[in-house]
Amino acid sequence: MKITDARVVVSSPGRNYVTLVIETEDGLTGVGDATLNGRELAVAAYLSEHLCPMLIGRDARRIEDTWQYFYKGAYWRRGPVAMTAIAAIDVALWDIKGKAAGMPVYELLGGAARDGVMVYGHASGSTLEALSADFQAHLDLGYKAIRAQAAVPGLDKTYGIAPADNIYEPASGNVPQEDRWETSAYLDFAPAMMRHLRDEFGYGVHLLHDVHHRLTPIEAGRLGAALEPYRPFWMEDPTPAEDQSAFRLLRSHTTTPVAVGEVFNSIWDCQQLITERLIDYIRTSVSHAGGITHLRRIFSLADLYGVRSGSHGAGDLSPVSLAAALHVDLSIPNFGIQEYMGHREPASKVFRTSYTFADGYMHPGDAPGLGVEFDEEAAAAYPFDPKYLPINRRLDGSVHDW
Ligand code: GCO
Ligand code: MG
Repeated sequence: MKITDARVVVSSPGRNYVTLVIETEDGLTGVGDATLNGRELAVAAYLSEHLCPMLIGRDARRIEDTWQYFYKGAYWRRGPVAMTAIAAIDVALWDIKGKAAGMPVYELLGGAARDGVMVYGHASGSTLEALSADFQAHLDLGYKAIRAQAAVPGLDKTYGIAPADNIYEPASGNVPQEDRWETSAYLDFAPAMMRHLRDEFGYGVHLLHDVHHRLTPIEAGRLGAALEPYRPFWMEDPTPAEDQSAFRLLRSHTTTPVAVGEVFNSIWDCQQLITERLIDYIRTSVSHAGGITHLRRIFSLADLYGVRSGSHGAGDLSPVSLAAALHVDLSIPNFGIQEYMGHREPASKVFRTSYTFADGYMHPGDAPGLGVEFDEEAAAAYPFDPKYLPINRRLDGSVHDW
């Protein structure tokens, strides 16, 4: 089953997405997501200038061999650009394999290990009252798990606050917007926000919160301890996780579960956190951590240590990524939860999906392959629109983690 074409489509239906399309001599087409927020064209060039030409003539059935060929064959290993490119190829090849077999990808991964995939939605607000209204709206939609973020009083912009009528989108402008941050204001506010939600909605819903890499280990320990009475499902990305032994300090101060991994791109980034049991959920995504092949390897390692999956699923991961994640989630033994943020329109005009949401659970559907049809003609109507993630500065002007 020779690959006859591999091309990259950069489009912006609601936001920028980089989509890889692979075709085989038997007329099968597979799609992969190669979107890396704010660095889209770097992955597009990595693919179209270097990897796509090498794909022509390769056997589309040899997924593992192709993964190893591009990972080991580059000599230069890992990194978000290379791993996102390899992920897109890997996912497109799984899509083709499913279509060739006439089966949804999850069947090829061992079949369904559960009936549905519990997802968490995002509730946010620029006041606690607005947060409550959004939280209630998510409960009304059937969500069993909800992430909560609210604007921190005294700071003009806070991560994670969506406009009332649309999905959160942090990338904006052709130079990065600058936000202001003050840790002490946040540390006072976050426990009060969680208390507010538990007082109003009780303990019958899973409550999540994203710290977005902003604390030092000891600050994170303090926050985790302060959140314990509100029993969060997890505290996400409490500190910048390139410093992994720092999690030992955080762990010694709190039993609040910890989730990390959306910026990781290989099993090597996860190894210490998993094997030392420093986290409870590993949040690597299919598109940024080497595709279905590599993500399953990460989750298998995690399973040995009682760590569950909790894949990143923000709107900057395209519907192709979400579908691929759902196939993995449905089939692995140690699934934890899946992020589901949805996609800004007109994404559904370009990506026609067969996944479903009902009562807090998603299912990838039973179409052969991933179950996503990518409409290249429709995509052409939405040209690339350069946008960047914000930069964070402390009140004294110094750059902080965003
Ligand atoms: C999340 C993430 C995102 C990221 C975004 C960056 O938990 O969903 O933190 O909101 O900020 O994916 O591109
Ligand atoms: Mg996050």
